[in-house]
Amino acid sequence: MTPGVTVDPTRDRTPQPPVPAARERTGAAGDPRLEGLPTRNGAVLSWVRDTARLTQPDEVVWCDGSQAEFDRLTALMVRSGTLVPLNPEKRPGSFLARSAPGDVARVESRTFIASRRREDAGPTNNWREPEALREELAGVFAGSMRGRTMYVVPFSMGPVGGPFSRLGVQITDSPYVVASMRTMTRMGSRALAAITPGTPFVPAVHSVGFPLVDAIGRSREDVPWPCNDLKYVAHFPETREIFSFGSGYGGNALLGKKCFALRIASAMAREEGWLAEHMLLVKVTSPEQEVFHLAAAFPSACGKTNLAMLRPTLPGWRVETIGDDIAWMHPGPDGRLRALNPEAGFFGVAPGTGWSTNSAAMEMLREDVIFTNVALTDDGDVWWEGMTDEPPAHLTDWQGRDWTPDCGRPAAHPNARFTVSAKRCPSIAEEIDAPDGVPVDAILFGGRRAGNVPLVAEALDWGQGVFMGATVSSERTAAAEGAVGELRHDPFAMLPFTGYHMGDYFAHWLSMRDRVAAAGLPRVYSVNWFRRGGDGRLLWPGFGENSRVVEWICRRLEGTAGARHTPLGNVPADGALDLDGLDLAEQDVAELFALDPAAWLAEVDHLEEYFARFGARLPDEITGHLALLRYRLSAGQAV
Ligand code: O2Y
Ligand code: MN
Repeated sequence: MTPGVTVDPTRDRTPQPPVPAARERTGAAGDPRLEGLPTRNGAVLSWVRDTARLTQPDEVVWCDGSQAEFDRLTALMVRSGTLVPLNPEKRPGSFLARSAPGDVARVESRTFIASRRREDAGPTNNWREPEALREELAGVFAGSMRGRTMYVVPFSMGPVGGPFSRLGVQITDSPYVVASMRTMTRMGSRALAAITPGTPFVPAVHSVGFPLVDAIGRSREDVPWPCNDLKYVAHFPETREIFSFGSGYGGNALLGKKCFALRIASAMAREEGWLAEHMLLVKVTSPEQEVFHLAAAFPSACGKTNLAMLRPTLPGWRVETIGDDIAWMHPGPDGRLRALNPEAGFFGVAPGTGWSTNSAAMEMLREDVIFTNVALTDDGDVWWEGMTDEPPAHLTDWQGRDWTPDCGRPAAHPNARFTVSAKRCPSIAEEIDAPDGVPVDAILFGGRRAGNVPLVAEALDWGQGVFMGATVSSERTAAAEGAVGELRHDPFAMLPFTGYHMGDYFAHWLSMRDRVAAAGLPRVYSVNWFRRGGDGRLLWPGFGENSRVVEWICRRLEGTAGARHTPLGNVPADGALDLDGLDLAEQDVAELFALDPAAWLAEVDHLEEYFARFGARLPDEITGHLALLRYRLSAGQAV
């Protein structure tokens, strides 16, 4: 397959005129004619040509990202049955896609990191030897686009031309992916124009793996959701390349997201001295008009979108959304750590999103949305579990079958999704388009923990903050694989997304201390909205009330809120967390911060065992924090 594209650090940021989209028939050998094409970048052209030769599409279309192109593609998908247009009076400009039942989520077991040395991928990744994987991929991609159109999708992660933005080109045979990439990234002519000769870009090849013509010329009918039982989501972090085969769904197929912005970008970030993180990003304004920027990492099913679109219950506080999933954080020229959301849209989980849990998201979903695997109402609208308290009397479920409330099946798939432009979000901050991002004041690490982890704790310094990130864990919910309640370690919420050895990743986080001025380093907090009392009740109301925790964090940042010291970090001093009007029993508040030394000592043993898998690459400082915690707990410092 194609070797890595050479990287030239000099970037021409001269604005380029938009270029028209180009369409071409491929020649007999699948070789596109190159005249009249929208780029003269030889690296892009030869890679496109090589990929077309291998995959043998009927035609190659260069995407310009225009509304006209989006309209053409959605009309095409309505004709092919991939999209169902929704009732324009209920959900203007919106569509429903139903995936194949076996193509509904990221496939971690088929996600590969191909580094020359196995130990560089580490124990948390599926490692493959690069040349062997290239051979295997060449085999599956050969002829995989026969009878189809190959789309060339240039995109920018971050504002086009921004100092922290990065460019990519995805080749795909899925019009659903093209339409989704237009929403999720800055896609089209401006991005292509920015890829001037010598400008680095990440090449990403994607095929659903369902050719319409076989090697001896026999045709078959297309299906609404083409895919293949055999799947690959393959990353080559050393040459910064991505190949995805067999799936049309979400993180497997929209390659700007998890593949580029996390797995490949985390490896780039390590080499270049920045951080590519699985974090939401918000701007918080206090009643006194002080502005704070918070980044927060949560494993799945911990209310990440709810915090990204928080509507504070505390009077005078305002939260604006910059990102809901990924933050790239760079040491800025001002000595601060500056963060941007590299995406331009949201690919959020629909089930559980409702007017009572996330009204901002519900407003965001009023128009111009592609829904995938939700249920269809009889009047052409969408529904999913948690949208309303009462389900409709009849629906068509995510697989197109009749559904009634008593049928015993969910109407929407638990991983049903919406794809919508960030511009549709009522709480979107104008800073989403700030090319140099925003200064980060605090980083939060969350998890779903019934016991042990307090509602909020503040790290004493960067090292303890990194330890907090390294020890993130969450109890499994019914929607996740594995036994319900079982603890899953998910360091920095990056377990499936770190493109290299996790021990080196911890060390890289520690090294940020040497790259950012001490005064410019964010403070670090752990939060847990899910603590339960002895009787099994959730102790904290969550949702908009989480603004009380956000308030305490912001008051700590400005130096006006009190704290008391514990072995886990600083927690709010008595009376420092605003609980007015909450009607929380004193006992519940005490339990939210209770520290049981015996239970924690058992957790320390468990963490020691978990960290052992990182071997010699586990930084001594992490081991040191574990030892310090053990000492403080056994020395009776538990307060
Ligand atoms: O299942 C998928 O393909 C989507 S996974 C996803 C999508 C949006 C945001 N986060 C995630 C995730 O798995 O963290
Ligand atoms: Mn995510």
